Amino acid sequence: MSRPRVAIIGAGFGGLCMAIRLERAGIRSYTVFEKADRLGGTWRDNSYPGAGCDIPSHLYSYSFEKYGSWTRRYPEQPEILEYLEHCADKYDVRRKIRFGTEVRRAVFDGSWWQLTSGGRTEEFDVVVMGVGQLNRPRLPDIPGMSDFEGVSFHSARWDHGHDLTGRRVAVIGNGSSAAQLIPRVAEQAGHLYVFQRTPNWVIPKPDAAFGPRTRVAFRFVPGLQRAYREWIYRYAETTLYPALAQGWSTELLRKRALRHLHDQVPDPALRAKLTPDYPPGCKRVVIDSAFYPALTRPDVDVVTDKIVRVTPKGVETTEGLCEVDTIVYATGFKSTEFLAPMEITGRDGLTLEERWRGGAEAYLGISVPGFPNLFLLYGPNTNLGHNSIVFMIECQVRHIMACLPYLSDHGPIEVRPEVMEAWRRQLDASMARMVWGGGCQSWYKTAEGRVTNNWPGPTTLYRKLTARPPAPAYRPV
Ligand code: N01
Repeated sequence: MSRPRVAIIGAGFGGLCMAIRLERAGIRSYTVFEKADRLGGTWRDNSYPGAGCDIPSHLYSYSFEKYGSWTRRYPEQPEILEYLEHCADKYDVRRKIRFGTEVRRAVFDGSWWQLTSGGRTEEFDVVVMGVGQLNRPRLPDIPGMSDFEGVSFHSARWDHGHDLTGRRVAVIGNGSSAAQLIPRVAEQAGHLYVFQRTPNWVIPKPDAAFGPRTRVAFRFVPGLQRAYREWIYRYAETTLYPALAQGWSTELLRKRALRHLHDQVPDPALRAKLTPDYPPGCKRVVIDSAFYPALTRPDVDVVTDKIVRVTPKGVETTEGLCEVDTIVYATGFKSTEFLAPMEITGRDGLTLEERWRGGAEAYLGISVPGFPNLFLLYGPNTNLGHNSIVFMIECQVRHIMACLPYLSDHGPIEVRPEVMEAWRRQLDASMARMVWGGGCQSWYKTAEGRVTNNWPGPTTLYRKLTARPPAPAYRPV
């Protein structure tokens, strides 16, 4: 095949990056399938008040698309969405996106992939999954939730038609999403109850708007954006990564977080409630400077009593009922169910769901034995707790681009089972020294305790590994 027909599923950071790379390589035989009516993925879905990114703007963007329009050090959700729209237009990939088209099934029939979407089945040589890890909201399993007489919704499905002014609001959860939305909700609500099951480690987010001079400099000084980006990247890699690898800086991270807590929360009783008892990084560290001050407001209560049920009037804990008008479930995502609910059948009729019964896994987080010419972006074990996921996506796209000539010459290719085995052993060995491999529960792990989401090495190593040529790890089938 001279020009492989490529299906890209999802028009978020991953899918768009793949489309742009193909477009720039002159490979126009691709289609992007997007189930929603707008691009942006997670940055379209998460529009709660205060939504933004805790990775700096210049790092949370494609290396090939410098952007002179960032207004702040840390981008807010509307700006990120604007950036993605800008990229889709500048690189002319929007015309290739089929909006409102959800892919439900993909079957490898021995030569190519049969993709079913919108009642139609089409053939493609290559399928690239760009659906992300956090695209399916997870509602908790609390008795009585459907009996609630007020308004309730998940943080990733914000009800913008519902005015919170003066209302009694419950936020269940206190992860990164909750930490961002709580300060904004507290400003509006009459009273806010924050239901915290487990405290999180929180470090400051040194956010600020760029002044006019800085913005002009970023726009016009040659090489400035690149140098700044490189500096933040190195900083994250050399200070935050060693903390997660349980190196000397774990203790520094703990001290920094405790100092932040001490500086922002004067009340010792509240501080005690907010102090975690597990190592920092075991769950995703929250990076925010407005979260703690919001919790100290007189009209905000941090409730740590166990939730028993939701009643028609509010949230009942072991200590009594908190009557509320609105419940926000900031309870995270079905993070370990990669690619669900799509049904993907590879060679020999095996589905990915069956293949991944013990937990999702893929060579480099990209390829799965038995599933030829299927590539994943932001797949298993490629999430980071310390640096930009866009960096990882670019490594993955580069790797897939290198596979295309190989599969064009040899027909469908797949990763060798023994390479997958070695990869698993390498991951297990590295995972053992990472802080999230320890006791705490997090969205990085399956219920059985297998870490399926995080990359356990430095990103520099990931870049090196994904830069290797596809042979000999892959073989024609
Ligand atoms: O979700 P989470 P999130 N009863 O899974 C609690 C990324 N992100 O949406 O810890 C009571 O982290 C749960 O409690 P516990 C980032 O990678 C990035 O906040 O399980 N509570 C926890 O507090 C992040 O890590 C940005 O005890 C219940 C919360 O709900 C990821 O998205 C911004 C419960 C869920 O926290 C997910 O963050 C925002 C129950 N039954 C998000 N069930 C950036 O800035 C769950 N909880 C890049």
